[in-house]
Amino acid sequence: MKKQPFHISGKLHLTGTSRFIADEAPLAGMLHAKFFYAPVAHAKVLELDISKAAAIPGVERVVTAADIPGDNQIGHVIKDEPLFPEQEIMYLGQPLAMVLASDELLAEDAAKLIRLEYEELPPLLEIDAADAKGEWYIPERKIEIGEVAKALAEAAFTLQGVTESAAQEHFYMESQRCRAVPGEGRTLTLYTATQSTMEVQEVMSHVLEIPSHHIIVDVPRLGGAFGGKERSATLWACLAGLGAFLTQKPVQVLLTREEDMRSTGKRHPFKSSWKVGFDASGRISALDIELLSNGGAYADLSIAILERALFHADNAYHIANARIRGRACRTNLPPNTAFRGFGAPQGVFVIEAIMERIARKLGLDPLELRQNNVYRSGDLTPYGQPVRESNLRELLDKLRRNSSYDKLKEEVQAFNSDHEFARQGLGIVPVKFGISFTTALLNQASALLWVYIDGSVSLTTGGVEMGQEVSTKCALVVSRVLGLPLQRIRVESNNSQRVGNASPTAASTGSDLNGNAARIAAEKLRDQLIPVAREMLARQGVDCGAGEIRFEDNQVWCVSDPDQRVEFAALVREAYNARVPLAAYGYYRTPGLHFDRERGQGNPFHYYVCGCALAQVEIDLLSGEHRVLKTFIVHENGNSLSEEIDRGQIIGAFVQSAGWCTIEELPQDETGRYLAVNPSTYKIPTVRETPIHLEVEIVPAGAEYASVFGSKATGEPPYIYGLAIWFAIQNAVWSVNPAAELRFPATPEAVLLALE
Ligand code: LUZ
Ligand code: MOS
Repeated sequence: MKKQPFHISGKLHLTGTSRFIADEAPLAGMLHAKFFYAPVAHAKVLELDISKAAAIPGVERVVTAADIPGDNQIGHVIKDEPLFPEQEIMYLGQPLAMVLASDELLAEDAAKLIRLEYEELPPLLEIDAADAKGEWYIPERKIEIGEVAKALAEAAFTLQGVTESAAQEHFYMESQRCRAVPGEGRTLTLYTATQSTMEVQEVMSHVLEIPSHHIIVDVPRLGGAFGGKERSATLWACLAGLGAFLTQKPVQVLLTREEDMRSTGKRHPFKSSWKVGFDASGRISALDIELLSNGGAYADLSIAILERALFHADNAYHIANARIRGRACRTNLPPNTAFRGFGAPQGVFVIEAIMERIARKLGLDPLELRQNNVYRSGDLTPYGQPVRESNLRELLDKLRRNSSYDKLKEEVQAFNSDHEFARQGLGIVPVKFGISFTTALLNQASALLWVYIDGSVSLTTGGVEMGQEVSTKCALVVSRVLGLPLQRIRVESNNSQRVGNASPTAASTGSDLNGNAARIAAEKLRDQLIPVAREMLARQGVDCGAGEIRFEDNQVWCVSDPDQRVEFAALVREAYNARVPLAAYGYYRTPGLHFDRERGQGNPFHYYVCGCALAQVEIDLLSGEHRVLKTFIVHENGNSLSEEIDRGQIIGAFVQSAGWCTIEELPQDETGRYLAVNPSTYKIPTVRETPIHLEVEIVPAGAEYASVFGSKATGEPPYIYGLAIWFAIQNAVWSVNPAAELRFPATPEAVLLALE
């Protein structure tokens, strides 16, 4: 395929003309929603008094749990989450009542007049405390292979420890929002910033007790999501929908940054204990690991996130004897939720921390140690899925060459012996990331394609555009099947009337699933047009077999006579005249997936994405600050649909992960209040923190088994690369004090504490 640098949204974003929800002018009679939020993390509700707020002129209505026509329930996987809590407040910032007024500031002022009487209960905030009380959404999950106890007993060396990683705020540019518009016959249209139109529709229908077909969900595009709108968006969409349904007026919910940061869940913090057995060469023979996560007040996606963490506790390494257990713990924090990587970064961080400790104990080179342990083709993962084609050793070889590793190591050593107040360090992380929703039923997608009479194409898929350019990738697929220039294909908003029952755009599968559905729709349409094309060519004297028709360059012709051509638009016009359908529906499901949760065995993934990264950092021993000097990434990406877009995803994921590992911190006070709720106290990386020297090599591979046209997913796997920076900082710290314990994230404060 011709690799065309093409990006549907690029120009729109750069010129400020891309349109987001709530960019449209306010609708006539539209009401603004503002909320009364729980002032404490855990409490019994005694009385909620809305009378003063409701009496303010200009307040249309104050909505509470008592007004919900159907189920006061928005839980999806587990039904444990009320829209408005009635008896028990479960987290600080939980909405308890909604004020609707024509003026936003008036709504905000009125919300302040709501009075709550409550009896405070002790909040559970920490993983240990929740685990000790048995506060789990479901019992422990386990994956096991071989005989761990025996292998640990027989190992030449063992190590054990506890490894923690921290929360991360999504910090999508566009906050949570929804505009709900009532329609004829008690129908409702939700323009909502969600990754999951299906979930919003389904949950809304239960809340309002109306059928799903009365609820239309439309998503034009999102200003970033990163998992923070896979589930969390449902609450705000249902609140807007409820308001619009009750008042029969348009209602807009639009959170401020502070409301969003205070009330929405984060990446799950994990605390994991482990024991590892290995030989003198550093080859791991046994791993016993227990992953505990802080899930927050409601189950949300915590179980699936824990499961993905279990699936990635091996990362890139073949371990013959492994026991991987996990428990997701309920606490009184906003429900922690999906965030790029979905538990995998937390699982990978643990095994990589173990690798560094083995290297330190045995005095081995961290890159060689890893190379010595990586999967070879055909090895089994702890959950019994064979790693079909492992190129991890070769990718690490490439990384070694690209970074001039041996020379770089010497330079770092020389620097460290020359400098009193600065140190350098190297960090290396490989990745093997499993692609597919681990909930097998979600691995399905649909696409609807129309060709209009002028030959231009309208495509709707279930893929939500959130900056990752799933729309460009789907357009590339259709362009390839129908031989059309990309400008002839318009990718529409997501809309439940055009594509129903769409899985969330998540799990890095957006382009795989929706691209395949689009491919199938385009192939059907092409097959509908082929008989018409043969007739038209026959009139030009070409007798063409059905298999010999080619669609390319906006034209159709026969391989036997490329000189006789028909314009695509002329073909479409002819097809219309001949009453041939000019629409097609494509449906795709990922083949070969199965997983037995009881036994912890199966094939949860369609394929893996592999790669590796190396980072060189310098720390200032007086301030604790670090700088990333150089980064090298080697990323295997199958037969990419767009290397330019993939490169953007790789660099973006790396920088976002570097933020998690080094500068983003979410301290809470002892009452469960997040202390960083806006950008003045929460720092995400910007171009300033992006290393100037960042070399990304995208390695193609003939992975026909991967996905659409042999391409591979890109959204989440490269997030793992940022961990290399944390390990580089740790190595710089260890060069001063080999026994130092570095916290996560490696903030300047953490570095100084470790150096003490
Ligand atoms: N969402 C989900 C995900 O429901 N299941 C998954 O396996 C997943 N993986 C990554 C991101 N979101
Ligand atoms: Mo996700 S963490 O919405 O793929």
